[in-house]
Amino acid sequence: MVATTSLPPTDGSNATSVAAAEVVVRRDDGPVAILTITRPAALNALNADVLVGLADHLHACAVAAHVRAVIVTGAGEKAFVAGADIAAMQAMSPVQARAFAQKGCDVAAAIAAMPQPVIAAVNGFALGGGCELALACDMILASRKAKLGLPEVTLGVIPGFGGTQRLLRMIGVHAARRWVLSGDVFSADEALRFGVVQEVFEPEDLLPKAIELGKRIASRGPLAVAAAKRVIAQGADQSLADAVDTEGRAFADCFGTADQKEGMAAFLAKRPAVYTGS
Ligand code: CO8
Repeated sequence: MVATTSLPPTDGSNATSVAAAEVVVRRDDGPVAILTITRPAALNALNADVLVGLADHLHACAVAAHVRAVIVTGAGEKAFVAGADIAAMQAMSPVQARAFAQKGCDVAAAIAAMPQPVIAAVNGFALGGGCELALACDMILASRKAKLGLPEVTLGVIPGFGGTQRLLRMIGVHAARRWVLSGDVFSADEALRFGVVQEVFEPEDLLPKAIELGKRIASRGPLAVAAAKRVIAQGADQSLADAVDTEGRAFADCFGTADQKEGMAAFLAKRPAVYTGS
C-alpha cells in the first residue's frame, strides 16, 4: 500500500489525504471527535495510510476549538487494531522499518501535544502496534471482549513505537517484562488487573460510555484539562520535587484565566459554568 502524504490541516477541518481519509473516518458527536480506524479486511492493521490518517485527524482536532475530547476506536466488532501491518512490514529493511516506526511515533507525539484528552476505546484485538497506539492515548477503556498484548517477539521483532517504554512507565518494569517478553495476549479483565486499561464495559456499552466520558470532560474547564494533561505527562519524567513544582506553576497560571474566574463564580452562584477556554 502506498502512503499518501499530506500537510496537517491548520483550520480544524476534516481535510486529510484521500487514501488516509478512507481508512480513518472522523465523526463528531458535539464536542467529542470520534476517529474510527477502518480496514476491516486486515483487522484494522496499521499501515502508512492509517498512520498518516490518524496524524492528520489528530492535528485537525488539536486546533478545532469545539473539540474537547477525542476517541480513537476500530471499526467492526473484532478488532481495535490487530497490530502493524505484517504484510507491509515483512520485506522492510532496517532503514524502512525505522521510517515506518517514526510514523507511529508521529501519531503518539500528536496525541501527547494536543490539548484535548484522547481516549482509546478498545473494542477487540489491540495487539502489537495497536496496543502501542492505545498506550499512547491518555486513557484506555475496553470492551469485555477486548484482547490486548505485545506479541512482537512471536514475529521476531519488538514493539516499535514506544510500547516497551510506555508500558513499563504504566505498570512497572517487571509487569512490562511479563507482557513484552512472553508476547502473551491478555483478556480485558486481565489487562484491567495489570492497570493497562482503566475500565471495562460490555461491548455494546463501550462507545456510548467513551462518548459520555468525553462529554463529561468537555464540560470541564478546557484550559484546566489541557494543563492537567500537560503536567501529568511532564511530571512522569521528572523527580517528585520537580513535578510538584511543575504542577504548582501550572496551578498558579490557571488564576490568570477567565475560565478560573467563571468556574469559581459559577460554583458560588450555584449555576453551571460556561467556559470559553480563555
Ligand atoms: N497485519 C496484517 N494483516 C493482519 C494483521 C496484521 N497485524 N492481523 C490480522 N490480519 C489479517 C489476516 O492476515 C487476515 O487476512 P486474510 O483474511 O486476507 O487472510 C485477516 O486480517 C483476518 O485475520 P485472521 O484470519 O488471522 O483472524 P483470526 O480471528 O483467526 O485471528 C488474530 C485474529 C489473533 C488477531 C490474528 O489475526 C493475529 O494474530 N494477527 C496478528 C497479530 C500480531 O501479531 N500483531 C502484531 C504485529 S507486529 C507489530 O504490530 C509491530 C509494531 C511495531 C511498530 C509499528 C510502528 C507503526
